[in-house]
Amino acid sequence: MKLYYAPGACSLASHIILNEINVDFDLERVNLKTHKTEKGADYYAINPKGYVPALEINPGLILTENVAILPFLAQHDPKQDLIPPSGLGRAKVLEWLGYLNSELHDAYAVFFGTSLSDEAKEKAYAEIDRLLAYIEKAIAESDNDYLVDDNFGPADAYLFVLTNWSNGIGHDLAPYTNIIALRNKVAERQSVQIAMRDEGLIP
Ligand SMILES: N[C@@H](CCC(=O)N[C@@H](CS)C(=O)NCC(=O)O)C(=O)O
Repeated sequence: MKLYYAPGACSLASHIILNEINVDFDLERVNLKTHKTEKGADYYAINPKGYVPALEINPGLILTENVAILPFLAQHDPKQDLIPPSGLGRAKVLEWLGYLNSELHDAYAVFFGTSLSDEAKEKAYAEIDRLLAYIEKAIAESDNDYLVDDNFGPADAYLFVLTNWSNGIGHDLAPYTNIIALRNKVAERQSVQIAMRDEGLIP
């Protein structure tokens, strides 16, 4: 398998899950401004949508969209801990991925590729805060160690990556103590440390 990624982008969640499962994989960095890969390929020819992540499963067979790639990768976990194979547990993972992808990811994405007025920034921070408040409360009211049950999974990886962006956009994550505690747990995982190092995000 090969992951097309950009350092620190949402593709980092797929990179983390790839490190969690027992498969060989390659990485190819994409320049999201030029839409060229590090090998000089035209990224639109690989993924006509132009964005990352894209997962090449076999030569010429490409899967896109976080909500498709993350469960697909997670189900390769030999221990079946990353995502329940079926039933309500699996639906709960998809429920989180849907919320993170269509709500929180979009709220952060407002900041990318454009410069916002102070008024627009405040509005965008307020939307991120509204969405994070839901997650904060859900964690506070749950006895689980992670977003779904007591096992780390793709929703935790995705939340970790999205909330990494707060720093870069000047958003204050400090009030979200439960989210921060979850982030700290996720950050300690070897899969996360290796992915961040391989993407040049940490030394
Ligand atoms: N719906 C897509 C969105 C992916 C996405 O927004 N990727 C961003 C990086 S986090 C990107 O590549 N942006 C550059 C672009 O859209 O040209 C998914 O969930 O996979």
